[in-house]
Amino acid sequence: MTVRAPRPDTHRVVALCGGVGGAKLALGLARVLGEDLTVIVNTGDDFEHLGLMISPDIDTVLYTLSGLADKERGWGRADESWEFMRALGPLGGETWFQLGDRDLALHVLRTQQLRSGRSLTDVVGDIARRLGIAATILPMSDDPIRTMVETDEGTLPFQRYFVERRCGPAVRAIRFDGALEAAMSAAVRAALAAPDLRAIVVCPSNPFLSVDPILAVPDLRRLVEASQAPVVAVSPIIGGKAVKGPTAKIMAELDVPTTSRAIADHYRGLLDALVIDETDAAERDLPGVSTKVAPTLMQSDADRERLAGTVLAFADEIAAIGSRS
Ligand code: FO1
Repeated sequence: MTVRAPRPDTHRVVALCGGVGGAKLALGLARVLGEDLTVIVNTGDDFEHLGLMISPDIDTVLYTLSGLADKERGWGRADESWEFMRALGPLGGETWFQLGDRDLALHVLRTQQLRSGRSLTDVVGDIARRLGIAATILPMSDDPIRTMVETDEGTLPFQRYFVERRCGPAVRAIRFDGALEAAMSAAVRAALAAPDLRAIVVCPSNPFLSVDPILAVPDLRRLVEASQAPVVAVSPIIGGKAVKGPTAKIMAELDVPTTSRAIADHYRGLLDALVIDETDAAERDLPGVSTKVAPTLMQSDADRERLAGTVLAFADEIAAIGSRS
């Protein structure tokens, strides 16, 4: 148990976030915190497709925080039309990755701006402002980092594994090409080193596919580890299952039990605290980490805000005394 120095006047919060699951908590935090929130987003899923630069997790966060997201599908825009895809197929274009007509505007604009020499951080910042988002949304790095999934059928780039193969092949290992050489942007450094930082929140994204790539940026991980602010994660496991997506399947294939204890073990050395679902209350005694039992399923915006409030109150509770080990 380490005693922290008192930290008055802390109000800024950083959230580490992947796509769909994480973006739900990011939305709750954004509704509570407004411009006091910075979301650092995974870009390991990014890829070039049909000549366009696609950043799926950034786009999910942009669309979710601006109210444009398709809530059912989890990715892309609501009220989408698919004329471009319908025209692309018969011409022999690749149709395994669906780009909606409205969504295309974002990819075309980003690609044009990146090719003109702007950084992803600048481009995303501009788009977020234009979409009326008060929070700051930052890519984890402006350098390319690519999640590669080593499977029983060979190594697959992330989107080929996730979308084209629908997570079918068994995962043997996951690597983040380019991460060791990647620089942390000035904006990410400023957010994590801010003297008024109240908390770092690890969203309930897939730890292996969505949060690990963020933490694979060496300087970024060091700043989280060294932060004076409490680091609080929300477990993506509810009742021994992942809410959505392939988290449970991947954990099984990597020989990791689908438990909140395994999530705490995975983040060991990084976390002060873990919020676990009420159905997993039996796991509340975890070594080296404080736990809070709360409902973590987010079905409505009220759920998202409530969980955000719980996480922030918990972070404030442990701000005076910490238990990172
Ligand atoms: N996910 C799918 O399952 N199928 C798609 O065709 C698809 C297209 C797509 C287009 C733009 C975008 O920003 C995201 C898209 N996603 C699609 C979601 C995305 O690839 C994954 O959910 C994330 O990479 C995992 O976090």
